[in-house]
Amino acid sequence: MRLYESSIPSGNAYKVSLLLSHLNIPFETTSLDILATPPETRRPEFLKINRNGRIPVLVLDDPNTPPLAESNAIIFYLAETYGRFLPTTALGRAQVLQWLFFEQYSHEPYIAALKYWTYWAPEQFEERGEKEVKRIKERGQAALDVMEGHLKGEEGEAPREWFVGNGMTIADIALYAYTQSAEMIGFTLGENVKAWLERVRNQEGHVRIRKDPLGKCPL
Ligand SMILES: N[C@@H](CCC(=O)N[C@@H](CS)C(=O)NCC(=O)O)C(=O)O
Repeated sequence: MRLYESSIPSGNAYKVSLLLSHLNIPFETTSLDILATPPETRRPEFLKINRNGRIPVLVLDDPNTPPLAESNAIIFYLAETYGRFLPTTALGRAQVLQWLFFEQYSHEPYIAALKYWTYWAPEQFEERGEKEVKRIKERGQAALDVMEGHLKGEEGEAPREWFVGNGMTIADIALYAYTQSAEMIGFTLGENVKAWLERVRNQEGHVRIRKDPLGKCPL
C-alpha cells in the first residue's frame, strides 16, 4: 500500500503512519510539497487520486479498490480490516466515531491551522486578522479542555486512561496527532491530557511524526 503524505509533517498523515506502525504493516510513501505554488496536492495528477486535493490518501495494492481519503476514514478502515484498535460493541464503535468527528470538527481545524501558520505560513496570521486568530485559539483551547474533562472522569471516580474503553483505540491515535504539538504553539494542556500523551508515546510500536525537512517545526 502507498500513503500519500506531505513533505512537511502533517498530523493527518501521521495518524495513518502511526496506526500502520502499530499494525506492523509495511507501506510506501509519496510526499507532496503542499507549500509549492500551486501545492502538489492541487495538480491534475493528484486530483485524479483525490478530487479534494488533500493528503493523506491511502492507495491499496488491489487496483480495484479506490484510493481512500480523509485521515479518520482511513484509520477506521484499517482498524476495521485488521480487527484492532476498535471496540467490538456498537456503542464502543460509535464512541470512537464520536471522538473522530470531534477531532475533525472541534479540534483539528483550530490546532492544525495554528500549527501550520506558526511554522510554515506566518503571513496567514496577518491575513486572518487578530479577531479571527483569537477565535481560533479559544476554540482550540476549548477542545483541549473537553479532552481534559473526559480523561479526568467523573467526581469520585478514577481518571480515564483512554478515550474509549480500557485500551488504545483509533480515537486516541486521531487525537494524539495534533494534541502532541498543542503546547508548543501556546495552548495549555491539563495534567490528564499530558499523562495520556505520555501513555500513547509509551505504547509498543509507537513512532514519532516525521521530521520537518525545513527545520522550522520541532515536532
Ligand atoms: N479532513 C482531512 C484534512 C486533510 C488536510 O487538510 N490535509 C492538508 C495537510 S494536513 C493538505 O493536504 N493540504 C494541502 C492542500 O490543501 O492543498 C483529513 O483528515 O484527512
